[in-house]
Amino acid sequence: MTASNTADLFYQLFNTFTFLAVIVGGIVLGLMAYLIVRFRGRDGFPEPADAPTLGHIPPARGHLKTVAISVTLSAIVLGVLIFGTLNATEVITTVPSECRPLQSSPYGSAHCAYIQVTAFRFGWNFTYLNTILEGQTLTGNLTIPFGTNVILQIRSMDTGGRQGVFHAFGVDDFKIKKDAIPGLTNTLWFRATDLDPHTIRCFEFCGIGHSGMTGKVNVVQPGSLGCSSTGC
Ligand SMILES: [Cu+2]
Repeated sequence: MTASNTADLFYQLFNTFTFLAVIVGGIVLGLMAYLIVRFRGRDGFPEPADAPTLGHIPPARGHLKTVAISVTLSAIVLGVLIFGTLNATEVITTVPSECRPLQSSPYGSAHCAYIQVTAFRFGWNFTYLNTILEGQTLTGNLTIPFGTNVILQIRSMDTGGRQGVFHAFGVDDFKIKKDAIPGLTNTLWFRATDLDPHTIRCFEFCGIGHSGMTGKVNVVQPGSLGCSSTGC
């Protein structure tokens, strides 16, 4: 079982890539092996007239049908991978319609928790805009309700009179990552599907304290920390 709906999406895509890679690899290697054996050099069989020789461009053999088939199959494979990837990206960056617009407690937007993530040198602030821990800003660790859509609004903050720099907020186990850029707010959402703790990291080198920009995601049961049985 995966840690979130986004991890599910990632592994579906990963499995599709792997499946197609194995099929294509099998066909290519199989065909190569067949051709090597079938057309190997043998006594009594002279080189064909159009065999490549050093310093001469071989004549075109005009295998248009073979070219057409291989281009078509390649286009289909690449199309599946490209559109599958674009679709997955679209899903995690588009806030679900049941979560729009942001609504405050008491649980107007019943199953959606909005949290602002502010990256700074060198750490994370989490401001809970509704539902869980509403109105609070906590530094370091992120607390989210289990099974609830969590919408993250990610940005970067100026600190100590210095202009903000690029960071990237990411949680490996959830397979999510998004840049934190000064002057911009990037959005992504996910839903945790287990109660294990997970690690937050910064994925953009941002200065001397970059490696220390870690934190924990604590997944809690709805019913605790401001959630209720009617929603969180
Ligand atoms: Cu950073």
